[in-house]
Amino acid sequence: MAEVSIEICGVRFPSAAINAAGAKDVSAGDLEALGQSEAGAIVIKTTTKAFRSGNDLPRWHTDGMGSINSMGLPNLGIERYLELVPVLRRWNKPLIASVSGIEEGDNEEMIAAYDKAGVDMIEVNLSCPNLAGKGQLGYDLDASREMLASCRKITKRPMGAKLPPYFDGFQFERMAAVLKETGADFVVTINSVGNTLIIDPEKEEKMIAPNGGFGGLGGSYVKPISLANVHKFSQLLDLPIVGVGGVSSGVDAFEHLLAGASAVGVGTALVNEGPAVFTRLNAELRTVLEEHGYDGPAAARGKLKDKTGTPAGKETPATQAR
Ligand code: RRO
Repeated sequence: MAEVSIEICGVRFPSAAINAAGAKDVSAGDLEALGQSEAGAIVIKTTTKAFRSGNDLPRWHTDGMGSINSMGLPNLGIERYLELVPVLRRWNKPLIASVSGIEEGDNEEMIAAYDKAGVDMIEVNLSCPNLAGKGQLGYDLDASREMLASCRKITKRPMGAKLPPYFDGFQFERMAAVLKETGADFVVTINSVGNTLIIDPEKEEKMIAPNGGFGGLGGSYVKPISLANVHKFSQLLDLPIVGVGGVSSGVDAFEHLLAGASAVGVGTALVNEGPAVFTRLNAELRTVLEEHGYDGPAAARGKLKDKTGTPAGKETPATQAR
């Protein structure tokens, strides 16, 4: 029987499938439910210093292809999450903090506090697409470099960056250089694809209320984008990658592993199905790994093969039409 456990940054995960920060991980009840579930870790909602109730509702919409959100960083605030850390420890799975400070110095302060509280890994979220008046840090390379270098000084625990999707070769290369320079230990890619719009044609209106209807796209809509980001960063960096985007089946998780991910983050599918999604995903991942002759996620990592091409002009009847 193939296993689904993994080790990244010296931390053992009972499953390669974990929750993506932001998906059903805000309240103490959400976090307990993740502990109780077959999720490979408990990732705490991206945290700010103060409690935030987030954007106006409706701020989440899901359809057969995925989801759009403009949550606006609702979270309990660092003090409450620090209280929960020792309580959540009893689930014996990694605890991962995620931070996105509002003011200068907030991230450093929160990282110091989470470090002291004893979380296993820390994600610096450089890519929330839904904060009015704030761009995504991950699209500003100098600001990202400065932020990651400053955070690096605060903790020796495994620290990584949650990245926005990139679409251009130079962006991948430059961000990879920033991650190398600043000593990141892992990469989480992708955050939702920001500033997208879903329309309800019957009502002739936008699906979500905040930010003029614009929000971050997730789910199956974005899987090819997330696979490309995982694959590109795996070619450029020798770091573990948590692949996020479009994981709603064991086969989706397998594709992320082939592309170079060590673990996968589940967002839309977790919100739609609840934490029981991990039971299904683990069973499906075991099956697909076995079918392909791999004994676990690590064995499948990066095994993606290039497609053999035929020089143009020497087409076979089957390829001629394209
Ligand atoms: O809370 C949000 O609006 C949010 C965040 Br912090 C994030 O990183 N990604 C996202 O899609 N939504």
